[in-house]
Amino acid sequence: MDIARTPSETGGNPEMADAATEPKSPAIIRREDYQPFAWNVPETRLEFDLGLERTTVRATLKIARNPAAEPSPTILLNGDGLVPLSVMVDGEATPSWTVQNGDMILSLPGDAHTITIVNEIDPSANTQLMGLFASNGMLCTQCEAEGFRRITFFPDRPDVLSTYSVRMEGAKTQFPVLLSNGNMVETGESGETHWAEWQDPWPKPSYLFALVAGDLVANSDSFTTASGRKVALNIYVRDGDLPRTDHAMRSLIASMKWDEEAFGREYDLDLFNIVAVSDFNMGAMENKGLNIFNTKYVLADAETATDGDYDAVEGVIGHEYFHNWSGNRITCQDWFQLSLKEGFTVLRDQLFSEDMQSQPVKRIEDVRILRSVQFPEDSGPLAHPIRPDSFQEISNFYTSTIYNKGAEVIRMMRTMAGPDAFRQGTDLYFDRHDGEAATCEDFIKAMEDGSGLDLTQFRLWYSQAGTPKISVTLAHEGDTATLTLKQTVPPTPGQPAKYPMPIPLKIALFDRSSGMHDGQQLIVLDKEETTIAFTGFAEKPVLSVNRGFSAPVTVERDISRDDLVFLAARDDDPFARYEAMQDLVVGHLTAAAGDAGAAGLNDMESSAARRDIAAALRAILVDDGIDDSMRGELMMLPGQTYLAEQLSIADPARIHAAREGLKAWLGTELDAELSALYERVCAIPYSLDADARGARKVKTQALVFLAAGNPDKASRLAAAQYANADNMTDRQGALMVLTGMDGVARTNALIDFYRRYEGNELVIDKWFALQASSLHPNALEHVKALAGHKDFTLRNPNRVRSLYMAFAGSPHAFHAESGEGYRMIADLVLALDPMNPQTAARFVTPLGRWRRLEPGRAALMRKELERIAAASALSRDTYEQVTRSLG
Ligand code: 0A1
Ligand code: ZN
Repeated sequence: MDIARTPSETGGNPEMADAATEPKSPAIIRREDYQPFAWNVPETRLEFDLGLERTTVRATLKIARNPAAEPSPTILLNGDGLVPLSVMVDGEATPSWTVQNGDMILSLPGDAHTITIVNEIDPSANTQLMGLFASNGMLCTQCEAEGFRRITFFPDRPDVLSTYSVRMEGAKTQFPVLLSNGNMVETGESGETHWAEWQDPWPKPSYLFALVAGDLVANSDSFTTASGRKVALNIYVRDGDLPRTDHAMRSLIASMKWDEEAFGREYDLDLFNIVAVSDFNMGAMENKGLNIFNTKYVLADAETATDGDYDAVEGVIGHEYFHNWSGNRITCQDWFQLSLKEGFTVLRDQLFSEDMQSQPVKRIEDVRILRSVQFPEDSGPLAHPIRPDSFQEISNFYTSTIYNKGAEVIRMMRTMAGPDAFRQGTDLYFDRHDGEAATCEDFIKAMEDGSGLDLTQFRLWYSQAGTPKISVTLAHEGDTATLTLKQTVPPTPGQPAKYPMPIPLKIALFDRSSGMHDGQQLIVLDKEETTIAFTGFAEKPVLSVNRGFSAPVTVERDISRDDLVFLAARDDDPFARYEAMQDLVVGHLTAAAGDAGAAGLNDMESSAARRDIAAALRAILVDDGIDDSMRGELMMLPGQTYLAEQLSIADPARIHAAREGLKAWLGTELDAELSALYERVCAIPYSLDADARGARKVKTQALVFLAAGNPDKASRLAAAQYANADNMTDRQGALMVLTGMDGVARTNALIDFYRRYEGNELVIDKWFALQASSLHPNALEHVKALAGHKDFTLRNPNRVRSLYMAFAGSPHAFHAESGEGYRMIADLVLALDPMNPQTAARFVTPLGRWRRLEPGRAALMRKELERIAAASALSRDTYEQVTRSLG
């Protein structure tokens, strides 16, 4: 590799001390400032001389002026912490460059040039895990969103598409496998080293570049596309992990087939590679032809993965694969359009999983995630529209709003258009924008043109943040039922006033005596208020609303407990049935833990509500008409965060006490039914069939209630379930229950679990997480001790999350009255920030809820945010999240 001269010799003027000189308040990037890039980069050539401590990169860029952009005498090549060793233009060393804030600015006289830049990087020192980094002796990359600039100087923005050819060379023994995007076109060796030449024929933005070099083995298979192209498939893992890759391979093949059938999308290369790495900030990454995955979303077998883990693998494999069209073939013009690829791809992976498993159960699971993560985000200090208007650090915008609300917004289009017209919209979108860097507006327009929908007002869903609240009342007089729907969209940071949005609500009116309805209707509420009359009801009907969760809104319905009991038992829409059960419980628990205080809840009311809940739950436990998987969903009590969301000011201790109190009471009250159910499902042997999976879900749910009601009995049952488990779902379920209790059974099970799985990183993550999120009264002390455990390290994001994210979501320990839980999270943020700012910044979110907490805890939480804000040299990531959270 030709390393020409040092920067001083070339006359360049690199300013390398960026980190130290970066201003305290980073620049705000605004969507409205978007300008096309002044240059096209039709071809990119990258040559890597690989080493864990030193990798040399030689980049050759063919560039030409972009006729569609403002002409510029310079080109701006983004860089982050790079030192150029040589800069050449058209084969000659040039002095006409400087480095400012990490970026290179190069003066260029002509209309087309070839730029060659050489630099070196130290992957082993890359603790941020962005750019090229070392993980367990292998090298791999993560470039989305702005990691490519940590590898080489380049216009690191998604609207600059280039074809890449890559040559990589390294030690044969250390890096026997050399991978990049596209197809391998040549390999060779000389002495101790070997090299590979890769070419990707599809133009792509830099964030989709990937490289992997390491000692890996592959599970290989193939898929033949609808048009007859045979695609080689490989899932690369570390040697011992190969037996745990079959489910990932099955999921990949199923995804490829499904995308052809459901969206008419075929794969477009002869090779599709997946590599699993254990040090990764996120779940996985859709690099063209070379997806890189967190091991968590690849490895699964019965002994080490729960049914939930299996589903997550299937969903994430699908998600990354679907990006090949929604993200790669059509990418984003700028990062403000992130939801264009992410919202759409999440919807695609959700629909895929719905088709692979049970549609209603998957829908309930997705809504649960939306409500427990996205709704709090949308009502807190970090609320933003699915197409944000500004940011400081783009990594902070890989949020549940962009992903999950983004998916809901596109799902609403599908609900309004119907599946066939929706498909015409997506066909047109793929057709019209293939090969482009597109915008959300492009998607909406293609959907309008293809499906026939008028989305003029619907565009507000892209620009307004906040979860709309719908108040629903049903009056009855004579033979007419009158439905009144009102919407309000709450104020969010920077958006004090909102316009009414179109909200598609599926409803049905049940006849009380027959328990039937005349068909479901779709009402689109597009005004602040609307009234609709329905005739032919001699008796007031029972209203089922937002069926299937047709809109991502909160519904405040004026409905009696009797009607909720009716719907919980009889609604033919499974989601609505689940919702009625949830509402029954939410009504009771928010009254018990709510603003008005315990005094607000009259005792008679309270016990009547409990009896109603017990009756509804009893019916669910014994109903032969529902499968166990659905039963498991219906048995789940609303989570702590969701309950807190329903209150204007929340006291976590009171919510916890009310929820645990109800659980214990139900466990006692329904002991006979729960025990019978538990016994029945315990007899069903392990398999991955839907029935057996449903049985396992119900098993742990039943155990949870029994444990609350009768701890001694449940401890015996859980210890037996643990000891007899032949799969991780049962073993983890039992251990979770035991971990929440005191006693020798707990200690024994935790010791056994650790010994059994010592060295298996993903399973030891579970061991940390179960203890950190447990109901045990000393959970906080346990977390403190675990932070000093020999297996704990801040270097691995999975391990950090397994201890501290689990803790921050724990029902009581995080919210200890002393404020110690908040202090521990703030300490973590401060310790992790210099090492891995992207992951550190994610831990600021749990501290941002202070405004909605009772005054004592609110002050303690705020104090910790202020302590973080006062630290010197915060990363841009953490700085942005902390200032927004305090603001
Ligand atoms: N596009 C990926 C998400 C992703 C984003 C940033 C990353 O950097 C650490 C990694 C992955 C997806 O949606 O799966
Ligand atoms: Zn994605």
